[in-house]
Amino acid sequence: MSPHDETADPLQPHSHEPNPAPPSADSSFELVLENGRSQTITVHHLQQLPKTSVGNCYIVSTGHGTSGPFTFTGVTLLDFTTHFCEEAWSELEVVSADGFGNRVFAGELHQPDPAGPILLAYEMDGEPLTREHGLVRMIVPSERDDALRQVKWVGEVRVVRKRP
Ligand SMILES: Nc1nc2c(c(=O)[nH]1)N[C@H]1C(S)=C(S)[C@@H](COP(=O)(O)O)O[C@H]1N2
Ligand SMILES: [Mo]
Repeated sequence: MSPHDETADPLQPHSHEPNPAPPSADSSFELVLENGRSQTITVHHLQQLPKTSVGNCYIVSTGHGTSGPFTFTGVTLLDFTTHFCEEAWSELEVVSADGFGNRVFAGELHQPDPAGPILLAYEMDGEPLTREHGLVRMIVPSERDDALRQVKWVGEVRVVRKRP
């Protein structure tokens, strides 16, 4: 797509060389609400919410091989948004400071895939997830397409209104 194509969406899954190194040491992220207010979310905040584990998760990359199965543990994105977002919303933009990110639709949280609910993960196989391995990492258990939704080092979660 040309850079002038207004339909180009950098947050749609697209071919990508994975970045191996965290963009910073700090694992906290900003939650940006539709009214522009933002709040810093730490791993400690996430640990106060219900804890959910999803087994049989794979990080599938055709270019770099498949790793797993892993059990990821954290808070479901549904529990997270129910707690922190008072207003109704239709999309979330989940992005890392390295520019990699993904869009999540409300329907995906309300009708979760049989593979498991989308998580903001802070543990892997019962151990704290390290910053190197992606803390805080979004895990989309249904995604098997080059790991293009498994966002490491979540830096911002932006709550957005449905686009026309
Ligand atoms: N923030 C961030 N997350 C990312 C990427 C990236 O470059 N930056 N690459 C994605 C891709 S393409 C792959 S294959 C996996 C690699 O995950 P791994 O390092 O756990 O194997 O991370 C995904 N998540
Ligand atoms: Mo990938």
